[in-house]
Amino acid sequence: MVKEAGQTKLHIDLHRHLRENNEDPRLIRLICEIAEASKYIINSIRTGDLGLAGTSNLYGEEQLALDVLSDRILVKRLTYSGVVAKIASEESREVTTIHENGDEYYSVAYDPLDGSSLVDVNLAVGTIVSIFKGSNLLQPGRKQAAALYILYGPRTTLVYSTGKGVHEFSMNQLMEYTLVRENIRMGDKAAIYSPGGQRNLYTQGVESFAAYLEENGVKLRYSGGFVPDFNQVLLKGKGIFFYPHLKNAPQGKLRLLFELNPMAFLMEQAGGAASTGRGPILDIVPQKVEDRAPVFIGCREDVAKAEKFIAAGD
Ligand code: AFP
Repeated sequence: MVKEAGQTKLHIDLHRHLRENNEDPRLIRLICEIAEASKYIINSIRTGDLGLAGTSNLYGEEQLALDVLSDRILVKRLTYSGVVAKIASEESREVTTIHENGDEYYSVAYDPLDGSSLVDVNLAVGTIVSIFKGSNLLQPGRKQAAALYILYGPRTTLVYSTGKGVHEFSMNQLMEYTLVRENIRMGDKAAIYSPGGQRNLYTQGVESFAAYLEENGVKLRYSGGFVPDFNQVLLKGKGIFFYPHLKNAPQGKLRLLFELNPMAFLMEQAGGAASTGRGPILDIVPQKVEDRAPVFIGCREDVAKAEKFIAAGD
């Protein structure tokens, strides 16, 4: 369910919304720097080189020039923001330390351009950001200070939460982010579902869950981009996204620090749920920066249903 921002609050900009929510000035600075960086990422998406960079990321995956460029844009702004202790990027093999004694600063884990391989077929992509207070990035996601994503689609939108609800902003002609939806809330039951991964590799429990959704008239909506697919589930308020454990990949595909923790924080803040299929994503204690996890994220009732099918069938 989406609650349109009240007339009095429509069009207030991101900085003012954060200030009126009495956020820590350093956190306001950090989130606004990320919003500024998105303007340069938009430009690189619209005009940048679509080819391979000839390098590989933290997971040993081939990088596109856009991955590297988007990462450089964010690293530069975060490094000079004056409020960051550590930076972990899906596109970088090393965690970068900016301030050694970072208790009063923030640490950031991000995927600079998730779904970048979709740009050359002109589909929507996004930036996903997880923010912790202090220097420890290997905390459970429930400890995040904030989470946000920027969706580069027909419109450029930014969705954030600092633990006081989930709010959506849209970029206007002046490239300012202005409020369009405040305190976004999930509905109780899915009308759409986004099933990631190869279906022939689903375990029995997951296959039964997918069949259950189909039998109950839930419609398949899947672009292959986590950010647009998640955004559709969140804003329609009646959906579930899953990228499950597979027969050949028990941890699934999506990355815990860079993709799942921020999206799980947003989903729980909107009254939804985010599970590995056996327990909450936000309670996982990460072992290493590159951890992956299976994910079922969306309406609380459907996530619980998935857990039941997995418990009974796997
Ligand atoms: P890339 O960022 O490597 O393009 O992967 C995107 C992604 O992690 C996520 O955005 C999608 O939900 C998922 O991959 C799609 O994976 P499949 O192509 O295996 O369905």
